[in-house]
Amino acid sequence: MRQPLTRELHDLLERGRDRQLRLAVTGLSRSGKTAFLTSLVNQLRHAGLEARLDLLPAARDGRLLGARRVEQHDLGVPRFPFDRAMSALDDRPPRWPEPTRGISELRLVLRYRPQRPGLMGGETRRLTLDLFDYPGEWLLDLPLLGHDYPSWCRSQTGHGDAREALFADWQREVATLDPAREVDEGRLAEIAERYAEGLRAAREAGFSDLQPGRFLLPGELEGAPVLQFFPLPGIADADPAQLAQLPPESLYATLARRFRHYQQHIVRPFYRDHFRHFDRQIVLVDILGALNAGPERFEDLSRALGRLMQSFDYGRRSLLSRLFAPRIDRLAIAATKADHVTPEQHARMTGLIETLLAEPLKDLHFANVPVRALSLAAIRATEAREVHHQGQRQPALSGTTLAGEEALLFPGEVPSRLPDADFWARQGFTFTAFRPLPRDAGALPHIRMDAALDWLIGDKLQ
Ligand SMILES: Nc1nc2c(ncn2[C@@H]2O[C@H](COP(=O)(O)OP(=O)(O)OP(=O)(O)O)[C@@H](O)[C@H]2O)c(=O)[nH]1
Ligand SMILES: [Mg+2]
Repeated sequence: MRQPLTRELHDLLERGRDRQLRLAVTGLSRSGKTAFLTSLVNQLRHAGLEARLDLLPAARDGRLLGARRVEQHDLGVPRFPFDRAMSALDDRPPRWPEPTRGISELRLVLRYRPQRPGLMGGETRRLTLDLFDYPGEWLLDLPLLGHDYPSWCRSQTGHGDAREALFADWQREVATLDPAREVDEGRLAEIAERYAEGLRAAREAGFSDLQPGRFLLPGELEGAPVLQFFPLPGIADADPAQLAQLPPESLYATLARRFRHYQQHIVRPFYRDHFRHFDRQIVLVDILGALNAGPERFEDLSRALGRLMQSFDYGRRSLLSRLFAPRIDRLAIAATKADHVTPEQHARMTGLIETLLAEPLKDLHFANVPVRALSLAAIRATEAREVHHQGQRQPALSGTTLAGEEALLFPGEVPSRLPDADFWARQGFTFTAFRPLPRDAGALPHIRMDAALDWLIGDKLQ
């Protein structure tokens, strides 16, 4: 058996030879990460066989010979449940894979023939691709790392009225607290639970900008004091120096201590272990879901994404940093679930995601990180059709709804810029959730997974 050190050294050397890539699939909860990863593995395993990957030249030219799952880098982390996801999709009727409840990893080895083979010909090469999956809820804890407790409290105010209303119970109770008084542990736990209830209700109602993420999916931390804190809205105007003087047993000092503990012991290790060492990234955004949910949710998603993108450190990698602390050198932003709209709307989806991420895109441009925006469907659930209406041809979609009904519909137009009051007034868009299409054998039907793969790994398969 290989020793851990040797494995690490091997990884470093592979990385140095550019034969290894770690790809971060980033996206808020329900944005389509697990579907993307499942489809990615499925497509690469069927490359050169049934997979339709015309936009990935190595596959189109028959040079990509396929992919195998091998033992992953960190043996202490569960393996990405690819087989479970595939059996859900292969069920009759097909089901979507379950929401993710913990972290998992996957290592794929791709075999390909280089474009210019060596003198001997017949040469094949390998590219190792490291992937990982996690609950989207945890991702919004990354921006939380940039705060101290008072600034975090300030950042958690000023959400719209509809969202605030979901926190009414918590707000009533927190308003009665005096930050300087000695803490009452039992009461603190109760109020923290009210806060967690507010977050859960906000998630249910379609909001995205929800911190702390572990309150939504605590896992093994359920009931631990580190998850018993909340922001104190009342301290927004207080003098930080005075707050810092409050005794350690005061409510303020206790909450601030728990916040720091959460940062140091929960968020930082997750970030350090899984996000620091990646070379490439794809940011997935369920823009259609947000459009369907209305202006306040759309605005909330935009704020959450802005905060998230700020917390990634984008920059060019040097040789040294490549060996020891690789940094991202290429990024894709993708509007997911493109099969929810008719094909002529896809370019608008791309336009919309570019507008939504305009600010972070400027930073990336400045940092000289190449970015590509696209729209895709990792696992297609509809077929594009045409219907004849009043003598005209109209685009339409056919699919099977989650309730099992056959549907033929035109979901509406996607705005290519940020939606204005007019769009919301018309309620221009209806989102129907469909069952995944059954696959006969082999590869999952998709839209532009090959374009995404080409951008993310194509240059390594030359
Ligand atoms: N039509 C369609 N629906 C999709 C597609 N990808 C994801 N979905 C839908 O979106 C839901 C969420 O997708 P997931 O891949 O589980 O999302 P996730 O980002 O892994 O979510 P968490 O694990 O909760 O963070 C799925 O259950 C599907 O209903 C797609 O390509 N097409
Ligand atoms: Mg998932």
